[in-house]
This record gives sequence, C-alpha cells and structure tokens, in this order.
Amino acid sequence: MQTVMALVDGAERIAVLTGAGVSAESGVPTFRGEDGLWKNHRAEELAHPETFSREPHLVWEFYNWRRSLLSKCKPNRAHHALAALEAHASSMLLMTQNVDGLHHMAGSHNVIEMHGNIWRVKCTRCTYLAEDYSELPELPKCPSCGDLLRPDVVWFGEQLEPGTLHSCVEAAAHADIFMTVGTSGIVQPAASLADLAKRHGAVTVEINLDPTPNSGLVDFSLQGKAADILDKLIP
Ligand code: BV8
Ligand code: ZN
Repeated sequence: MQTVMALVDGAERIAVLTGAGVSAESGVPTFRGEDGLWKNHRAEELAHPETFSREPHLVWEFYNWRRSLLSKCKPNRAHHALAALEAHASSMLLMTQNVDGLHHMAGSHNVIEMHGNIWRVKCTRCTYLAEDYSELPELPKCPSCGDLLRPDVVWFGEQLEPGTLHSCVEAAAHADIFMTVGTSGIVQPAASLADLAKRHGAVTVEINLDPTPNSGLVDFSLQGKAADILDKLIP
C-alpha cells in the first residue's frame, strides 16, 4: 500500500477505470454480484438492442426501476476520493463504465462515460437527445417526432462512440499509472485497457473486492472496498 501511495503521489499522468463496484457503497446494485439479477433477468439480457426491439416495455421497466433507485443514491467516499485525486494530480482522466452519473455528482470533471448515462434519453428515429431526470412513462415517446425513446447508454453488441474509445486507449497508452476500481474486468473493450496500459509501460493497480481476470496481470492488486482503500491511497 505504501509503495502504491508513493506512486500515485508522484505520478504525472493518471488514468482510472471504474466499474459498478465503485457505486456499490452508494446502494447501486452491481451487474454480476448476487444483487445483479432483476426479475430473474441478467443485465446482459436486458441491456441489449434485440431485447429492446422485442420487448421495449420490459427494458424500460428495468431502466425506470434503476432510475428511481439511482434518484435516491449519493456519491460515496470512493467517488469523493477520486474527485480529490483529480484536484491533486497534474493530469488525470477518469473513465467509467457506470451510467449513474455519480462521479460528476462527486465533483470529478475530466470524466469519460464509456457506456453513456442513464439520465440521458435519445430518440430511436430522429436526433432528439436530452437529459431527463423526471419519472418517465412506461414507453417514453420523443417530443419532436413521437417515436420511442431509449436510454442513451451503450448496450451489449453496440459499439462505443469511436471518439470515446480512442480517448480511453490514448489515456491508457500514455498513463504513468493506470488504476482499475470496482470492475469485474469482464466487459470489453473496457476490460483490456489495463493490459494495454501495462504494455505501454504504466504501473497498473487494481482495487476490487474480489479477484478478477486482470488480478494476475496488474502490478498491484489491492483487495477490499474501494472507499476504504482509496481513502488511504489518496493524499
Ligand atoms: C462492443 C451500459 C463491439 C448499459 C454496459 C470480446 C470478448 C468477449 C466479448 C466481447 C468482446 N467484444 C465485445 C464483446 C461483447 C460484449 C462483452 O464484453 N460481453 C461480456 C459480457 C463478455 N461487449 C460489448 O458488447 C461492447 N460492445 O464491444 O462492440 C462491436 C464491434 C463492431 C460492431 C458492433 C459491436 C459494449 C459493452 C457495453 C455494455 N453496456 N452498460 C447499462 O448499464 O444499462 S456494460 C455493464 O457492465 C455496465 O456498464 C457495467 O459497469 C459494466 C461492467 O461491469 P462492472 O462495472 O465490472 O460490474 P460488475 O458487476 O461486473 O463487477 C463489479 C465488481 O465490483 C465486482 O468484481 C465486485 O467484486 C466489485 N465490488 C463490489 N462491491 C465493491 C467492489 N469493489 C470495490 N468496492 C466495493 N464496495
Ligand atoms: Zn424523435
């Protein structure tokens, strides 16, 4: 821990990748933990364009359930520690797989939301796109063309915005230190950023409650709760 603290303190360029585990202590269910099921459906099944075109009601019920749950969640110590790190570091990029917006709420500015944001909706037909924190109807319709709205998130089988992925790859390739926090390291392409960072010479650190496929690859694997470890790690 001491070594990692010194490395974080002395690093010029820091890149951090977060996953659902960083929001767990805010009461947000993770994807693959025991709380990862919703009405016996797995998130991978519901966060999918084919499920949406077949059963838009079910997918919107899932997202409206998550939005109402998230509306009561606040950033936790892990989010605040990462915001403090950004203020302290000379250059830091926070890439998150989470769609909950809690990093922004905690005061992080240089954030890339790789998988979009659950508080934004977009039209399935026209270019309508807007932030909407209201309680949405079962099948929200586009105010400009009347067609069905969808959450502005990246579903499984959908490509990330090319610009977004390029910025994440660049940040990982040029980082002095690359940290993953609270991610099971399963979802691609986010999961391969740690290996890419390592191959380009970054010191790699994993902070996670459980071991992941990346645990054997990183230089330091710190097992435990993100909030507890980050509180100690960040000056
Ligand atoms: C794409 C938005 C290509 C929606 C999400 C290569 C190999 C294998 C598969 C693929 C591949 N390339 C593509 C795929 C398919 C797929 C994929 O990766 N599937 C997985 C399941 C194998 N990837 C895609 O489809 C991606 N698209 O690659 O496109 C393409 C190319 C050409 C043409 C078309 C397509 C798109 C992936 C994005 C999917 N969208 N979310 C929504 O949120 O509703 S992903 C979803 O999973 C969330 O964003 C979530 O954040 C993310 C990752 O999960 P984690 O964050 O890691 O969460 P998880 O629950 O798994 O783990 C939490 C961890 O926290 C645990 O390890 C736990 O121990 C730990 N923890 C818990 N509490 C704490 C804690 N740690 C610390 N402290 C605590 N307190
Ligand atoms: Zn429209």
